[in-house]
Amino acid sequence: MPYKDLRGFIARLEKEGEVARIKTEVDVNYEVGAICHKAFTISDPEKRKALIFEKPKGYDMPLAVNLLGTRQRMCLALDTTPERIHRDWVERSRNSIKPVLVDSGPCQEVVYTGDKVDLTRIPTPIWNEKDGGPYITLPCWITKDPETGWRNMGMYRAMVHDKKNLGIWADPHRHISMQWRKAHAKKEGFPVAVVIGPDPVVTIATVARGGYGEDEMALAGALRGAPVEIVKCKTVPLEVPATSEIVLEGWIKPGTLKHEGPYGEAYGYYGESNMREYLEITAITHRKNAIHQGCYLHRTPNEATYLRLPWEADALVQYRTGGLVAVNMIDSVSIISIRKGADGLGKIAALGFLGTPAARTTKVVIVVDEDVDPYNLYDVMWAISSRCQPERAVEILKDITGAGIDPSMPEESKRTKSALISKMIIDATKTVAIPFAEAVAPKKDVLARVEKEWEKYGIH
Ligand SMILES: Cc1cc2nc3c(=O)[nH]c(=O)nc-3n(C[C@H](O)[C@H](O)[C@H](O)COP(=O)(O)O)c2cc1C
Ligand SMILES: [Mn+2]
Repeated sequence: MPYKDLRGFIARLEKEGEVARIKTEVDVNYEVGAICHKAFTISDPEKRKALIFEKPKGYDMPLAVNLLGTRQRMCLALDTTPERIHRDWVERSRNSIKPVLVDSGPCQEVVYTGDKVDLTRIPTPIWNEKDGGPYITLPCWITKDPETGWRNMGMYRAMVHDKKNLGIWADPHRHISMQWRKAHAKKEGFPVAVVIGPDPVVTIATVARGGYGEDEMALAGALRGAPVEIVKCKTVPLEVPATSEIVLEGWIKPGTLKHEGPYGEAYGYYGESNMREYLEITAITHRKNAIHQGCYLHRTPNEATYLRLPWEADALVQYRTGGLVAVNMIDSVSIISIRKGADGLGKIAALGFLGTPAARTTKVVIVVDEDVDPYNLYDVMWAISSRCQPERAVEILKDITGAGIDPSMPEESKRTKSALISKMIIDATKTVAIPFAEAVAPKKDVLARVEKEWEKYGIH
């Protein structure tokens, strides 16, 4: 079992030299966002540090950002390596492990209810210039189906309207939206618990798109190899991970909306603001010395890009066409590598991949051979440059559902909220039947000798 709580994960990150602590006072309004922007604008995204702001001005709670903002740190959270991460995910997620209820947990060491409830005591940044307000950016929303009791966890950005009200924007097909529609159809309030800063595996499992009826908390248990311990909430009939840093409890009432947005979304653009549902908070509970956890979104790649790793693993599970080796999803562009046995299989693989629920938001799929590393973008450009002719390699597919937050979507699709876009396949694999040019390589035995005697050349 990798970690008991977020603190255990932060301690590990510190040991690995992955954390920068900002000890000077910082303003959560715009300054934190500007610092994140500057710190993350470097050419190698893997070198971006996790940032812990120790002194948000006017608060006695630190703020941690970008803890899961590299592939390497996602691997540390899941106790695996970049080479094994997908295989481990697929193997571990086969046997879900249900959470266990415990009597008490540190997430309720401090409890505020009634008049004491005040969301503005949490250091929540206004991240970018045009954001409509402060945003809690890594909230894990825990809810249950009003009819079946099935628990769902999902991540939906949360705007702090004021002391007691928290806005949500969730796509209509998100599980939480389906559940609250059922409650609201019966004119009933819908209870919600929003968890901030659980064990990082819980945060990652929250982003996974389990099927309708699947409990992402049981997936978290499977991924960490031990059940998540949960405690009963104080004012809603729900349970939350016992070691979470902060828990917000409340109700989404039928027929009540507030103005939400705009917000700098995951693709690095401000989305539309609109009248949307919100949570009326009935309790805030937290650990002693609680840590607030968030992410800063800007142009790709950002922490959300890496957090969507579960979708890559899901695509590997859902794909049934054969020969798929590895998947790299970068927002709406996916690069897949395949073991190609015959001509034509490049495009079949692309179609099989696009047909998986996990790749629903993929707009461009680039298919490469097994000898090309889909995570090395220069390698991918090499394949496109040298292995394909656009006339034969490119297919455009029209009127398919894409990502709702894609700002280039046709106006009609935006207006109708259908998210209909076009998609492109680039088959950058070599021909099989017609022998393809051979890639250069040194003489094998000489290379082996050079590698063995590397030190003597003095190249460091
Ligand atoms: C950082 C981050 C923020 C997200 N914000 C939203 C959001 O505001 N609204 C939304 O509908 N989906 C959002 N998503 C995508 C959902 O979290 C994701 O699809 C989730 O798995 C949905 O769970 P569900 O299938 O149980 O509804 C976000 C994802 C990430 C990684
Ligand atoms: Mn779900």
